[in-house]
Amino acid sequence: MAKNEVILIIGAKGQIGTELTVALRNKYGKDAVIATDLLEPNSSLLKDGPYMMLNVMEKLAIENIVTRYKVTTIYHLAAVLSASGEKKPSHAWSINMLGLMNVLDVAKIFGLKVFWPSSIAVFGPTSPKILCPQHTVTEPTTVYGITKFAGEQLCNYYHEQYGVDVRSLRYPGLISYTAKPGGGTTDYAVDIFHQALEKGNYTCFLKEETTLPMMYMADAVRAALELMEVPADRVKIRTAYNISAMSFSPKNLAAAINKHLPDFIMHYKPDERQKIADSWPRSIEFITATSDWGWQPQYDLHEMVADMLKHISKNAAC
Ligand code: AKB
Repeated sequence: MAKNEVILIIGAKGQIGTELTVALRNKYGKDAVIATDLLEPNSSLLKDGPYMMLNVMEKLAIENIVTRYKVTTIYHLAAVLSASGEKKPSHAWSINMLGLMNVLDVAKIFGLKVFWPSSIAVFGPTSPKILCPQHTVTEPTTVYGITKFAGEQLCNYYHEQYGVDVRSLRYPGLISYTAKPGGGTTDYAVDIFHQALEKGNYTCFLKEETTLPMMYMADAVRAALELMEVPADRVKIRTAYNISAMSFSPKNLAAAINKHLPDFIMHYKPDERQKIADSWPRSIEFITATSDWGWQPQYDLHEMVADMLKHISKNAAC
């Protein structure tokens, strides 16, 4: 990153934004990172540097911040996730598509670099289930997946037509202890830790054998930073890169938690999110990300579980 770069984060209070903001401030200095979200800054993490309220639907407001602070890079993280999107499809379409279009338009006008997260939700029931490749059938069946698929094409279009340096990753389910996700199908893999420590049991909304690709947030943040640091000519994929770290089912996760908390009990009560989970691949192949910019995950299931339990217990004790 050049010396005078200034980063704008949109959606800084979300699951990815909370940790990415801290990581970017640690790396580039707190004054070089402007955190924004729709919400008030009630978290101490976000008070440690410039923070302002911003709605991604207001293009002029984005332009104003970009001009005023001489922003050079945008991390656009605001999105409606899969389960919430099924409840309000037109809202999900507006936020996910028009928000991205606003960011890409501003990037085009001001010559900015952009990071935008895509998702394994671009895949659907007709995609390969095991080691789903980078280039394959993408026929998503959720509105969230449709917006991520269309968003990837839009990113590629802005790169090809206008030279926008936009980079993206197809994130699997993300697991973190700082901020909880909201409205996703993989959220069980975060909630389970809080309930296991608070109550000793958890009722999972997916069936016990439902295997999905997952990643610990430390790896997810590092992936974004690494992709954004790579010279532009090494970024061959301008839709979004497949990445992953591990795959597990609720049953596998409960067994890994039981190694630390032997009395923990898991119950199962599948709901409408089961159908979404069943439409996604069970595992993801990420060889293109590895060969283009060196992606390698660090956390497996057992390392992730140990770290999650350590941090959530510590936070609860504070
Ligand atoms: C969701 O469950 O909607 C997200 C995702 C896989 O993109 N975590």
